[in-house]
Amino acid sequence: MADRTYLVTGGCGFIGSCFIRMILDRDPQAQVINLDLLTYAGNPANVASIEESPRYRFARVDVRDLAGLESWVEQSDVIVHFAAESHVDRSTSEAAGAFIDTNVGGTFALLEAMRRYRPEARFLQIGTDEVYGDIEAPNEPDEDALLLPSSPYSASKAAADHVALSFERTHGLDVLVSRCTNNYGPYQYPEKMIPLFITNALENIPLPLYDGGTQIRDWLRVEDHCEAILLLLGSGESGEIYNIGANQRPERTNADITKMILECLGQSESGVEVREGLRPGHDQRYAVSTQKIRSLGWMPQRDITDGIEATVRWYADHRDWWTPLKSGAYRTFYEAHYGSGASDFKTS
Ligand code: NAD
Ligand code: TDX
Repeated sequence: MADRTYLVTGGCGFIGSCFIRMILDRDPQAQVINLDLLTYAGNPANVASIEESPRYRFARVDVRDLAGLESWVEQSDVIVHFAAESHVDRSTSEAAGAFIDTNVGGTFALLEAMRRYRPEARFLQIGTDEVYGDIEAPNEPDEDALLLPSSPYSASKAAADHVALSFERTHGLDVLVSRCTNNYGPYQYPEKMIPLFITNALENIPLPLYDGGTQIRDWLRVEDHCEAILLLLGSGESGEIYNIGANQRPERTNADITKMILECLGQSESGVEVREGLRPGHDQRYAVSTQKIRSLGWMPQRDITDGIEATVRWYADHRDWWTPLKSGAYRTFYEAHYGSGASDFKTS
């Protein structure tokens, strides 16, 4: 089998780095180019285990920079586009412009680079289930459902999906879109709920649970997401959208997940601090139908109880990874966003 070059954007982030580790491990023919701007969320430590591989190359490139993309895109067979501004809470502030710019403009520039320099490549747009907005139980939208994004983040992701599919229709490029539910696991930036709550609990800092914790997310281990991506790159059809999700039964509220984390650490719920109004437009429930990708042969392999336990253990064992992240600009964001609730913040 010939070598295949995967161009991964955002490969120093949470999911992209998992994907790179997985593809190099699973496919001995794979060559990987990782293009990442190294924003606050991009961390070279996430790919430290493979950075010496002769099959891996990294370049600090902004996906909005068409000229900077050219030489990389022209060498690629497959483009997996993870790079994005990904945190909903940052998008509800004055930072929203960066979400439109990166998530829409970056997707456009990458597609345009492919159209000009490598039109034979395959392009996977990594999307999110948040584009469907709040879903009333027991509904599960399929891929044809109306898009009703609530936050500037999810609106920018919905726009990016449309831009991607327009390149398939208009220019005949091989483009597909995946829309996954909430991921969790190692190397997730500790601004997202699960790593934030685990690391705060480990540091005896309050756990800021929004709006009573009744909201439902369909948590999926990041490795299960990456396996679905691998499957789609081989078996997905051009022009198609594929939902990816765990379809947790029973569904888990944020309060349930918080309790699971605290139980793993042997802590009581006294550290939970219910916070109201920190997420304007807070979606109550996400859920998707995953029949389409399951019909290709994918199903999640990792149970939520074991998955959370293993995740808690990983953060407990990798303080050296997350402690430096929870200082500097992180702390400035934390204090601005969480306000007085951040008064117990202890890291230097
Ligand atoms: P992340 O924030 O951990 O990583 C994003 C990466 O993109 C970082 O390495 C960052 O440096 C890079 N980046 C940002 N702007 C860039 C630019 N202009 N040029 C090049 N690189 C840039 O995000 P994540 O959680 O790994 O999410 C990856 C993708 O998956 C995103 O597109 C997100 O919308 C999507 N997604 C995430 C989840 C989830 O639960 N985390 C679920 C579904 C879909
Ligand atoms: O401090 C918090 N307290 C809290 O209660 C934070 C950060 C979050 N929450 C709640 C809000 C949500 O209901 O937890 C839930 C999960 O929040 P996040 O971890 O911020 O994830 P979410 O907003 O659901 O989005 C994530 O999954 C879908 C990713 O960040 C997105 O990039 C992805 O598209």
